[in-house]
Amino acid sequence: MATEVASGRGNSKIGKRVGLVYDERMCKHRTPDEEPHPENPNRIRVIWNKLHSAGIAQRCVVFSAKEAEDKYILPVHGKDHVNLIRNVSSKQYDSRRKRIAARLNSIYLNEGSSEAAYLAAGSVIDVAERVAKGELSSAFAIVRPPGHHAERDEAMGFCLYNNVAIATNYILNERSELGVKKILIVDWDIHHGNGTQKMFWKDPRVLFFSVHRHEFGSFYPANDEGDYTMIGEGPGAGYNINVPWENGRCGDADYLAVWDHMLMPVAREFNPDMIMVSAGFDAAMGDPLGGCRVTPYGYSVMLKKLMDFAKGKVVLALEGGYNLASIANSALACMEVLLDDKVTPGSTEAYPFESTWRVIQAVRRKLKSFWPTLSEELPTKLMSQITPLPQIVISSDSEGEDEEVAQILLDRFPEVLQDIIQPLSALKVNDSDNVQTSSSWRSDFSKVDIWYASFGSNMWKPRFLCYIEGGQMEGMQKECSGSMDKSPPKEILWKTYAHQLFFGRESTKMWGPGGVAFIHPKSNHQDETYLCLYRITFEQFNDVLHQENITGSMDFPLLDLTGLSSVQEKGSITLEAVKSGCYRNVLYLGKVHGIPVLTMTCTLSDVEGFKSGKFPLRAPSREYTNTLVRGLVEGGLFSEEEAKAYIDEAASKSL
Ligand code: Q9C
Ligand code: ZN
Repeated sequence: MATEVASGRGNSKIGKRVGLVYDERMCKHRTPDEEPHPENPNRIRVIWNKLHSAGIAQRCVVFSAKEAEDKYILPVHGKDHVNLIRNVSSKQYDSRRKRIAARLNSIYLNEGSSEAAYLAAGSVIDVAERVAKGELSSAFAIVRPPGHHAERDEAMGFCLYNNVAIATNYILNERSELGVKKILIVDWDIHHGNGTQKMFWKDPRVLFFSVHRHEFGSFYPANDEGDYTMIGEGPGAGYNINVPWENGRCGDADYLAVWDHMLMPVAREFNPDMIMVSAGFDAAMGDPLGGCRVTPYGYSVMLKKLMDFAKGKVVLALEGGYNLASIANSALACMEVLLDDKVTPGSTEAYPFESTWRVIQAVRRKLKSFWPTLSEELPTKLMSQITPLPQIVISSDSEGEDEEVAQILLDRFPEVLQDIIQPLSALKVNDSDNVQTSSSWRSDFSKVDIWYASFGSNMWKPRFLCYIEGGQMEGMQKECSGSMDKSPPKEILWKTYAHQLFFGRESTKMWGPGGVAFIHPKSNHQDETYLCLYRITFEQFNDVLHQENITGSMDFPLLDLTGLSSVQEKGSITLEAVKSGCYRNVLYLGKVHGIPVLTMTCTLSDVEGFKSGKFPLRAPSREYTNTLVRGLVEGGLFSEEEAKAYIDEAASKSL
């Protein structure tokens, strides 16, 4: 048993015993070379410190962490995975650890990772058991690494062991004598709890409820598993509920609408014996990864509403949350609810987005055959109360290195930045400020820089310069007109992206017979493709788009500033003005130095065409291949042999 470190005076008035786990040993999981990372030890330190300075920890029953036993992990994770996590921090793994982490999706590992993973899982098991027994009223486990992305056989998304799934399995299957027969898992982390979903996919004893940014499968973990159509299977059908946001910037009003019109009615019907919360705080205002705006007040209301079920037996386990000030304040608000039922003062003035009502409706329809309470139609009066989505992106909510910058800034000046973020989010943005007049687009667009990212022939700088300065290089069948503004790119850099490179089309006007390069519009972490990024103006980018899609006309921008913000929002945009261009799908690849990275490729439906054989997959011609190889070699990335092997591999892989 874990040691009870300090038993506070407790809430003797009302006899509440609230458990709190914290253990400095979980800080030993860190990036190996001290590179900055959003999931860092300070996350749990700031929460712990805040709960102390606010006098909250002193009122709780505090436990140090204890390591989970393998026998309680093995029902949830595969043997190989458990062996890896147990041993990866040992000396024998010193030389391999980095390589193993690099093969995984969003994972780092060091000498402290194994211990931290065992402590995180063990802590959640421990307090869950005490709550199930009634020894504690409720509890919060301040743990890391987080858990909800970890799958049976794979660590991912900063998660090694799935702490909440392990504890849930333990209570149901190892401690059945405690009488907990049904567990509701509420996952309010901004990311979909893919690991947890899979583990209880067919299990009707566990109702898994996740609300997350999804954006039609483009937000991390970027697949369809978080869609609302994923409802469980067999006896578990109807016991998996996903509420997928279509956009960022969701706040208290959106979450509370989901609580009132989705979660509360279903929880009433399910009538859980206990509630586990995958309590990530990355939907909080100011989070650098989440891009949403839930306030401490919002979290406290969400939690308070959950306390009405399962006799208040609620266990919170920390998942994500990367703005140190935001997670400390959010955790504090939650603890005040656990201790006193006291909701942090605040109010919801805003209404939910229109998309929020649409999503709630869709989820209710999908699940109404399993939960009769959802059959009722929502009053139209309610749904007409909406806040429109602003068209202008104020703060970046993309992932990439600007995340790190944001995190560093937030680490250093949390108070100052909170003061900036707060009023910003309250700003009402006027659409008419963004109206673009056709006559002035060139001068306006020349003031905006973007990175144009090339994976094809434009990786070779002299070839790309044909699009800027005009002209023609060997192998090219026609001359390029160039851009109106002939200034060279301000900066060039190389980066890899997780999108598959492939070659297709019988022939092109530019290169004659042979396939040309495309990247799959959807990312896949197993793929790694090299892209050359040219920093040019948005005006030049429009001229490049014209030349790439061979449209004669030059008098309108193919992508305007509204399109630029919408591609950053949605991840991609199809140029409606170009019906037949091979490269009419503009993809957003995040930001570099705060500047958006754009590339162009085929559409998703073209990919289907390539798969079905409607369009041919075809190896590139000698000349085209040579151009790619020169780009990669002169860019300093590869030797000639390596560059050829890289192209050959891409040309021979299936889609
Ligand atoms: N382009 C949790 O919040 N982002 N995990 C990877 C790759 C990973 C978040 C970005 C986000 C994982 C527990
Ligand atoms: Zn998260």
